Order: sequence, then C-alpha cells, then structure tokens
Amino acid sequence: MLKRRTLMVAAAAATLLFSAASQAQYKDEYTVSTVLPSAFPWGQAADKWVELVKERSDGRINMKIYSNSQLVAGDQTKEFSAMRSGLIDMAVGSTINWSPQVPELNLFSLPFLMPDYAAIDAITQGEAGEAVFEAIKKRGVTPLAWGENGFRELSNSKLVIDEPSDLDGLKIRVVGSPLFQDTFSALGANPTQMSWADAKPALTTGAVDGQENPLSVFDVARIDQVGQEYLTRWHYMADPLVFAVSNRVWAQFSPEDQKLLKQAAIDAGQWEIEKSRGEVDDILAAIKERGVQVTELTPEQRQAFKDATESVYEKWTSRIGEDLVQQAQEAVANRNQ
Ligand code: X2X
Repeated sequence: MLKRRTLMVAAAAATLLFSAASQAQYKDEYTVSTVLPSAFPWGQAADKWVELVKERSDGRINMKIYSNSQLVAGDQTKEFSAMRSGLIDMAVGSTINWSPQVPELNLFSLPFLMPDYAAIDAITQGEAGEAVFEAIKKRGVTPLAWGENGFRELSNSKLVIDEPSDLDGLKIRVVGSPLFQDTFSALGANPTQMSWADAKPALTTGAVDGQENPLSVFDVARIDQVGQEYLTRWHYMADPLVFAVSNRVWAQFSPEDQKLLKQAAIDAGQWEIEKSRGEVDDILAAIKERGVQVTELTPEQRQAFKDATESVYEKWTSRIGEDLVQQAQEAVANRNQ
C-alpha cells in the first residue's frame, strides 16, 4: 500500500516536473517571417496574429515579426525550408513562395482556376484546402489558417494589354516559382524570375517591362511611380497566405497553447481577408486617380487568355496531384455565388 502511494506521489511529482520543463522550453520570443511589412495587408495579418496571441496568452507567448524576407536574406523561396529546419519559428507566407518545396501549393497558381473570391473560399474552406494543409504538414510545417495576398493583376510600362498577343516579347518579372515561367512563356512573354527585393529596382531601370501583383501591393509599393502606367485586371490567379509554425516548434507548445495559436491565426486571417477585399475598390480608384490606365477584360477577352495557358494545366496537374486539381475544380464549379 505504502509502496503504491509512494509511486503515485512520484508520478505526480514527475508530471509536475515535466510540465515545468516543457513550460521552460518556451522561447522568450518566436520569430515570424513575412515578405511584406505592415504597410501591406500581408504584414497587417501577421501583426494581428502576434497581437491576438500576446493578448490571449497574457503575454506568455511573444512573437516578433521579421519582414522583407530578411531571415532568408531576401530570398522568399527559402522561407519554407528555413521554417522546416527550425531557423524560422513561424511565418505568414504566400502559397507561391512555398510552392518550390510543397508542389501541391502550385494549385493556386494554375492560371484562371479561380474566377472570384467565392472560388478561392470554396477551395481553401473545403476538402481541397484540407488536403493542401496535410501536404504542408507532411513536409515539416504546421499550417493553422488562411489569409490572402489577393488577385494578381498585370501591369506594364508599354501598352494596353487586352489580348494574349499584346504580351508578345514583353519582359515580365515573375516570382521564383517555375509555374509562372510556363504561364508567361505560353502567353508569348519573356518572363524573368526574381525576388520581390529585386523587382522594384528592375522596374525602375527598365530591366523589365512589367510585373504581376495584387492591387494592394501595386498601390502601397507605388509601382506606378516606376513607369508602370498600364494595368490589366485579368484576375488570373490569387495567392492565399498561410499562417504556419515549424513542426519542431509546434510540438513544444501545450495543447491549450496550440489551440490558442491556431484560433488567433484563424481570427487574424479572417480579419485580414475581409479588410483587404473591402479595400479593393478604393485602391482601384486611387490608382486611376494617379493616372494609371486600368483595363477590365470582357468574359471573352479573359477566355482568350485562359485558352492560351491551357498547356500549364497539362504540364502541372500531375505534379500538383490529379485528385487535388479535380477536387479544386469541382469546388469552384459548385461554389455559392
Ligand atoms: O514577390 C511578390 O510578388 C509577392 C510580394 O507578391 C510575393 O511574395 C508572392
């Protein structure tokens, strides 16, 4: 009897010790990587997450944001690997930048897959979104919630673009994901991969004629001031943002704190998605005001771009996963409108 009691006391003491030890493992501060800083919706999404976590944990969990991809020396395509290996604890990252390591994330970059916001939501909030999250987790990073960079529109310094042949030979800066090379090559353009850090200088010197980014990025980064006078709203793709934690770091949090981090990410993501969608009309007006010539495509004109980029699906569907692409296409077809 006495022996049993001693054992129980010992077990209780061990539990106490263990939880004290795991508490002690918490870092004073966790690094959070982003590409765009607080002036952009992307940076604001990260700010909100950090703020909510601090508040809800009564200051126990502190996160510090490092923007402009500074933790990976400006190379945003290295962010995922750095998180996986534990060099970065957490991130709010674009699906584009993580797609070199997580092929499934190329789903969102398939041209003209998602015509509107309801289509994005149908994918992220449904089975396809869950499958994408599983793929991320399997590669070493725990995804918690979705945010949104936005529909990426095309700008250039040369001409109004409303049909594929207008892109003929145009030098376009694209992000460092090979799928974009294929999309712009299919359209007859001359794509050049470079990081965001290098993009604005390249536009300024005229090393490239055009670029593609969400309206909020075009606006805040003042892309019109570097000669990008023509903008085509072709809505060819949108990059969701993913709030995530390195698996190694995630395992160190107690189940309660995991829940807290996740719920805060969900709330921050919803807040940012609503905010950035709600700002698009004002941004558009401001851009026009500054003299940018904005071209809206008719459904027929959009279809011509879609037809011209069919080859991207042929090449990339098997890499992304046939089932996943089909699931996403069905989600889009059956979306609530
Ligand atoms: O590099 C870009 O174009 C940006 C900022 O939109 C991304 O990080 C995907």
